[in-house]
Amino acid sequence: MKTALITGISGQDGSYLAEHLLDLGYRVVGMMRRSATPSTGRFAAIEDKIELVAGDLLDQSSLMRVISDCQPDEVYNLAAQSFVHSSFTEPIHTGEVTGLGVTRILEALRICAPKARFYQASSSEMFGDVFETPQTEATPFHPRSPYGVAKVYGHWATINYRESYDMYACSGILFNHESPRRGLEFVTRKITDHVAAIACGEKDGIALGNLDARRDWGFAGDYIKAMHLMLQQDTPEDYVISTNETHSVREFCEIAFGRVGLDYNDFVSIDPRFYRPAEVELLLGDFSKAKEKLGWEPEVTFAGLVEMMVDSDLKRRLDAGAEIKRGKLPESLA
Ligand code: NAP
Ligand code: F7E
Repeated sequence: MKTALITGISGQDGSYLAEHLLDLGYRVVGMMRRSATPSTGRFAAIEDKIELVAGDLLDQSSLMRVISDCQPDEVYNLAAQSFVHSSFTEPIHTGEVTGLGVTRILEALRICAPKARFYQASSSEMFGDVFETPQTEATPFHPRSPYGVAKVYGHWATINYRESYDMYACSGILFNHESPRRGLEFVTRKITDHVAAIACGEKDGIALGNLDARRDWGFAGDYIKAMHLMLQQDTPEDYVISTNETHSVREFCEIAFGRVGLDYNDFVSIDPRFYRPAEVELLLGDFSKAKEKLGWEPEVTFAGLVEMMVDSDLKRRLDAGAEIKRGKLPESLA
């Protein structure tokens, strides 16, 4: 039985990856930082099947202890301060966790488990003000946020450990991926949760920022499978994981509100507080390398993703006794 250590187990991707690895027969160890209110909700359904250990990307000694104790075959470094907007207000913290945290865990691996295979959660935010479209593994980086800058550092740290110490270390350059487990502050989940609340009469509208930003949005449940495949190859390499489609925030709103028979123009207002000091206007990833070498491709479509998220946010409310007060119930929930 192989052992996988997942940092960021309490996040969106950590929970999907843990489920996938359990299905594949892995022993799964999940690392969590101490919190006054432990965030175990996303993996509650599998909590008794995984081992939780305490550790923090800010604390080198905790990483060395965790890795020495569990002796992983594979390490998935998903932990990060991952919200781009907050990286502008907490740039130092973001650099410490999302950037330097990668070197801390690579050092712990080099010293305590050098044969373990390492996955780094790199990001399309590294492309930022894009040099070319679509973006591939060869596209130069031009990050536009402290988060993007930190991810570039972590990306190159991973390559540097691969080249310096012959470690099996690789990065997935993942484009935006979403799900019903997405944090409520990210634009997709913010929209779908508001759509459900508006339909149930709990809210009257939603304030957003830049509706014209375009993203390549996929489903998290598809993307975590690519992470695992990257660690099963003969040689460690970096891969773009995306859908090869780009859509605007406005299009996301259209489909999400349309799912409950409403027009987004009647409910969306613009609030400058949600604009960023520097914006990433367009992302579109070319996943050809992953398709050719990993046999990976996305399964959930853009419309399918939006509808899955709206339905989930609506169903949770209906199950708790709410009723549709505006628009209509999607047929799938009737
Ligand atoms: P997420 O939901 O924000 O989860 C982040 C995880 O990191 C949480 O479990 C969080 O724990 C943990 N964490 C934060 N600071 C930590 C620290 N100092 N020490 C240990 N753990 C810490 O992110 P996600 O969407 O699952 O994304 C997973 C990874 O992929 C992240 O590295 C993200 O930057 C990257 N990524 C995401 C996307 C995307 O579209 N989702 C795209 C490209 C790359 P708490 O619960 O304690 O906060
Ligand atoms: O913003 C615009 C916003 O916060 C998407 C993270 O997982 O993906 C994510 O980063 C777009 C931006 O995600 C609102 O300006 C408009 O252009 O959902 P987001 P993100 O910044 O793309 C990358 C790949 C990661 O790696 C990150 O970890 O939507 N937008 N109005 C808004 N965004 C938010 N959050 N809230 C709004 O009201």
